[in-house]
Amino acid sequence: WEWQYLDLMRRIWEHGDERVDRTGVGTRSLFGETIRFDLAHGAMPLLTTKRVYWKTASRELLWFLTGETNIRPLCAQGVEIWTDWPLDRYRRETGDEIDCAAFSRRIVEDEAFAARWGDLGPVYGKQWVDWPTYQAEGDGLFRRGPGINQVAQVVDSLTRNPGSRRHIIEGWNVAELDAMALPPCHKTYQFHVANGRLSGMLFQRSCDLGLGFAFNMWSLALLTRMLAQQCNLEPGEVVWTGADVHLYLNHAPLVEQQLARTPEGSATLRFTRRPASMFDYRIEDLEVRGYAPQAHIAAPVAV
Ligand code: FFO
Repeated sequence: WEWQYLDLMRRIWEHGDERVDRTGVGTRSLFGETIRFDLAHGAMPLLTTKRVYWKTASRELLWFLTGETNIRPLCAQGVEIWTDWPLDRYRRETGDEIDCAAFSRRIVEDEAFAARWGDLGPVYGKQWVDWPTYQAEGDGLFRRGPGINQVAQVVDSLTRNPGSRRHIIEGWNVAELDAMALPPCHKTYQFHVANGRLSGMLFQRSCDLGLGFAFNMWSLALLTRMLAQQCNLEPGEVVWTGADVHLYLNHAPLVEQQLARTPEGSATLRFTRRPASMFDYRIEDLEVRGYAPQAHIAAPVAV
């Protein structure tokens, strides 16, 4: 499967449309791409042509499932993949030129500081497990209704009505986009049951192929595996689709190094227990075997 990724990387680098993007870094981009992976026998889509920090990616997914939108629990676990956005806002609004490590430490140590500066707004976690609802009052005013837990609803629909075409988790809450630090990239997940196997599909509106993709693909597969475990289904396929799939121009060294490598080996995932629900998984429940990647390739993240 990894050749699908490397081929896409090469095609974008050679033929992608070049533009100055929102971040100012510049990208080359292709529109409308698909990558498929079969989850049978515990297999997981982990790139082998560079080390992917699957525990970091898993911690992010588990954090989404808690409904949390503050980076504090991530920073407390040494996960800094979201720190740049609150840090950027803090620097702009205060003029304080604090570095990432010091900012993260302050987020962990100072609860009030974290509450003031660590929140990303109603991003994935909020929309996934507590999508806001509104109820009309008699006088034409609206009151907040109970939030919708889309993840719990999908477990329910997969269990009661596996043949449904509505097993969807949506992050793109149009009314709340302005309040988010970043609008969702991996915005829509849909699940499908056939012959007792659960497949998962992701529609990603914008994909940083050099950096984010490896995390996004892992998380799609992990979420699908967790749902399969909870719903007593076998893992099927994952189908990743990207709309604007791009390479940042400052990822040239990564692209060059990674395209010179050849995929080798494959990784599997086993759960060490069956947690009581989708909201009870811990990092210790994940056991990855057979992962022997080539060296990590560092690349800067565009903020
Ligand atoms: N912003 C950009 N520019 N690209 C992205 O993929 C994303 N994301 C979210 C939101 N913002 C984004 C953040 N996800 C890394 C990985 C995932 C991220 C952000 C950064 C990253 O730097 N990974 C490094 C190692 C990080 C580490 O040391 O733990 C790597 O994989 O080499 C898309 O979801």
